[in-house]
Amino acid sequence: MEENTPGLTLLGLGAMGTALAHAWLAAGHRLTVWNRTPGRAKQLVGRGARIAPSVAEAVAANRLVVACLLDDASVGETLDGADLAGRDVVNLTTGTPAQGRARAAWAAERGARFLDGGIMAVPPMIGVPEAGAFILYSGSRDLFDEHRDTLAVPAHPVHVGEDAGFAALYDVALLSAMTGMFAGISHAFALLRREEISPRGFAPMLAGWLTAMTSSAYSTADQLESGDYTRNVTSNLAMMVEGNATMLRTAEEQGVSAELLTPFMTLMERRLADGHGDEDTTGVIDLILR
Ligand code: FVH
Repeated sequence: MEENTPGLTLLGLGAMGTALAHAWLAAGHRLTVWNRTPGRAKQLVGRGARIAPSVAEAVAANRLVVACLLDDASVGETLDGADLAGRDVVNLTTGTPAQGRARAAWAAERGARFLDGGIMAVPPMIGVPEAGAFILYSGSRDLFDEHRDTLAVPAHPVHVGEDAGFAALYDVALLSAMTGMFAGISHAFALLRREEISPRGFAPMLAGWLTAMTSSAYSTADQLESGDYTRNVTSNLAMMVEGNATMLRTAEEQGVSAELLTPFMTLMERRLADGHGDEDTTGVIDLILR
């Protein structure tokens, strides 16, 4: 263990907490851990972790206190009785933007600096720089800068703003985009399912196609920022809505429900009916803003 590597406390040793613990221990950090079910901590003792018998002792052990628990309620339950004055609390528990902001105010009332975090990784990607994982942080920039080297150990740290709700907001935006992609992948495989077509054989083509299409994020961003939704349109909405009919008919021919596609297609049709056939799909964003 390196003498000048800062110590930290980690609360929560679930699948993700355990991966974080291994990464910090492997990097030579002095790590104090606490978990509600104490048995889960034992495997880390041989790796050099110190088990704190209570949350209060875990929090007292180090200035930097990281929580990676199930949800926001479990963070409140765990830390409610602890003395957080002078601590730097980093919450890597997934939550909503409002929960992040409320937790920041809650930490400030207790005399702690606070960062909310969103882990863009699954446990095997933690501590593996080439895996492409990153962790979003928002809240105290000073805390982030002071502990940056420690925070960089599990995955590349990205500070997205002083507003403590932003890490959760970016996290959920990215997860929402991923969910739409999963829906599309599911529908594509369903279309082929009853044919003599190998899913393994199709997968590289599907992945390549999706990768090629991701540049649409940049053109959507450009249209939103310019306010001109007709700018650099390559496939216009009128043409795409025509294509939707072919997609729906093919789904019917293949005996596949179109329920994963129709919500988005319905919005595209509404935007077209409003007279925006020369745009692409950016105008759908305006339709779903409440
Ligand atoms: N695992 C993943 O793939 C994702 C990737 C993206 C980010 N998430 C978020 O990370 C948080 C922790 O996730 P996890 O995978 O470690 O979750 P579990 O394995 O289910 O472990 C949960 C830990 O929380 C403890 N816990 C639950 N309720 C309470 C409570 N009321 N008081 C104190 N601790 C609590 C639980 O303790 P125990 O069951 O072992 O006693 C675990 O330590 C999460 O926000 C993900 O969304 C992971």
